[in-house]
Amino acid sequence: MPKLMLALDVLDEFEAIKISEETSEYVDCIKIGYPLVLATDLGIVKRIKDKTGKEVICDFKVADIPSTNEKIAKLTLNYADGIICQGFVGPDSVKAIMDVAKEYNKKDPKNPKKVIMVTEMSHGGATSFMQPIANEIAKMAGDLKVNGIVAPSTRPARLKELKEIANNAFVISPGVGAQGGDLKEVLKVLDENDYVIVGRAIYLNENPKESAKKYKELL
Ligand code: O7E
Repeated sequence: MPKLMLALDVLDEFEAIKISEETSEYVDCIKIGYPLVLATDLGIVKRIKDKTGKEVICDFKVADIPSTNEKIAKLTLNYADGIICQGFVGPDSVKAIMDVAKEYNKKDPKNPKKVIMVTEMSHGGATSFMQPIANEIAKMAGDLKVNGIVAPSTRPARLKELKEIANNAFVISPGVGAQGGDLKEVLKVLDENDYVIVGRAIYLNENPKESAKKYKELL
């Protein structure tokens, strides 16, 4: 049974806190990204963690040269339990982030920081440039031993292939709900170490708590 990750892409702090508190009974982890952090500030990560007691992962899809990735990772992991980066920038850029995570983990081994790398994205355009190189990116994820990869629920066959290639990495997978991914097919691929990511189908629902409950039960 995979876990449920809430993609909290709302643009208002009050709403973000309200939804994260209401749904926390059913949600295993919260993912926040540019929309909420740019609408508020990076401290929102700590405020949501304090209110919910949940792990918060920052989805900044970091994609820069190693030294810039390092700076972004240091600032982000000061608050967040994990960080999402792009794999297409190559192993040195990803390693720069992993090195920052290792430093934090030496200081606080009980709460290890996670580095999660995007392989192939869930939207249609990802088939143009990302899909042709995604298997190699997934192989790099396995070789580097990143903690997790991102792979698409909108294409369950690709999800399966990427998960197999990335070997020991857990998978966090967006595309169920608003993007139309077939949860039944996704559940044939993912296991208890993995996460199904749901955003709009929960936070835009008139009753986010009920929607989160429904997804948790379906999982
Ligand atoms: O479609 P929704 O509303 O359920 O939200 C999906 C979330 O996953 C949203 O935050 C979006 O930015 C993110 N996402 C994708 O939809 N597709 C991808 O390929 C990758 C991500 C993502 O989160 O990457 C890091 C996990």
